[in-house]
Amino acid sequence: MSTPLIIVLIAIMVMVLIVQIARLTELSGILRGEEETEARDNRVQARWLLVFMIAFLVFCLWSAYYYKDYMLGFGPLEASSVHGKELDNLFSITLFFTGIVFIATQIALFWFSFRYRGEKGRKSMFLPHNNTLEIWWSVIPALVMCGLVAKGLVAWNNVMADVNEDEEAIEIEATGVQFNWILRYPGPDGALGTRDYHKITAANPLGQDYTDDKNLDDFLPDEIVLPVNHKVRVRITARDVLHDFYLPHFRVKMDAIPGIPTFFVFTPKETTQEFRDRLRASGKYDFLYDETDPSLGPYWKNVNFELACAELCGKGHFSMRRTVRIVSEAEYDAWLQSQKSYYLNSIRNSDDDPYKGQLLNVDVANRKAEFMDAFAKADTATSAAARIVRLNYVHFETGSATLTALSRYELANLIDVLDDHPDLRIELAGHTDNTGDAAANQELSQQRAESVRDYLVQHGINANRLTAVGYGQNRPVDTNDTEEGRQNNRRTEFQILN
Ligand SMILES: [Cu+2]
Repeated sequence: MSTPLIIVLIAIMVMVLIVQIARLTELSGILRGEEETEARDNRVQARWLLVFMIAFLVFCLWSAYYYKDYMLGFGPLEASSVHGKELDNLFSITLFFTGIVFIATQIALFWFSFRYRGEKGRKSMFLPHNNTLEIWWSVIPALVMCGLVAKGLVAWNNVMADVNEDEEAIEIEATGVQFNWILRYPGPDGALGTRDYHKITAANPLGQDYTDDKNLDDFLPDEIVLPVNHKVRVRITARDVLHDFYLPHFRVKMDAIPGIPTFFVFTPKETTQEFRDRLRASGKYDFLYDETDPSLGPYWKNVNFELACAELCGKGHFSMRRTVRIVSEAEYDAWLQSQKSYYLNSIRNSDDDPYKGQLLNVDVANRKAEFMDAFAKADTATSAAARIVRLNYVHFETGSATLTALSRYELANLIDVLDDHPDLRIELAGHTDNTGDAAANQELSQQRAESVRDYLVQHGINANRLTAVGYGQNRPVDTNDTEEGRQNNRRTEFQILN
């Protein structure tokens, strides 16, 4: 027999049973007298309701007490942020007043159903209106509400305050995406770069504008790491739907809204390790962290602060979980050092890179400083050998005299120097290592020196000021036995002649 048929048969039999019991009760009522039966029912029900009330209230109070160590705000789960205590107090005060109302109304409800149970000859009183009563039950809740709201407003203003201008704070960013948090840190410059949603691609998930130098050192870690006792400002936003940035242990919760940036400022007041130690000391968290893997040990040893999404944002909502680690200042600095710029790691010289085939501004500046330094030294030197400047970043295509594209930055520095010193005359010198045929090396070095000279002439330097000489492999500055040495020997340099 099929299961549905059995279920239908059972249902029919239960219905028959109920009908039979009802008929039996009816018959016994007729035998005993209907009124007496009803009075007895009323008494029994009224007493059972009282018993239920007591059991229910005892259960509520007992369970609240029993689970207090596992509820935020109580026992070892007191807030791990500076502002958290204030919010916890608000919750406790609200719980106190609503708790009184809860217990009083439950008692009244069940007491009334006992006290005014149906009885022979009792008539209900007609009470159309009672001003005194209505004033009391309006005024008392209104006063309590006003008190709670006033205290709430003060707490709101404290908790939601932004960072003052003169205050030092770490600023990070969290962007909610179905179904992930993309976290961004500012990198060594301490400033987050600008974003533009038009620039969002698979490789550039935040639409970072890489022409803004502040973006070049930003990094996107997969966990939140913060130093203890340091003010943090979190920029919160979303890329698709509503999300909510929720750090339960820190009492931080703020909606992440596409198009409307929000923020939250908070200060973690204990490290992850201190939190674990607190749970351990409570003795309530000794149960296994993972039943299926006892080797992980007790819960307190493995527990972490967490970032969650508190807005039901779709079917993968649950997976928007990230670890939050609060560490000492020294550990934080070490962690920062170990993080790699997202731009340099994933974008540099890809199609998303606006500097593709170009040097970054910071490298241009560094190389210029290096060049100017070397020139100033050579310019003041007296011996001919010391009046040589190596063009470290002038390179040629392999085996040819064609300058690489990036050589233009170093040559621009040389052009600047020649423009600034109109009397300066120089000899451009090409050198090779000793691999291959000496005559061919000689010729290649000559061509390369001339290639540099031609470049300078094309850029407005008078040819009379420039000579180009190839020295081939005759003037090594290093050994030709190692690759590093050979690289040093393959060089282009210039000597100041006057
Ligand atoms: Cu979400």
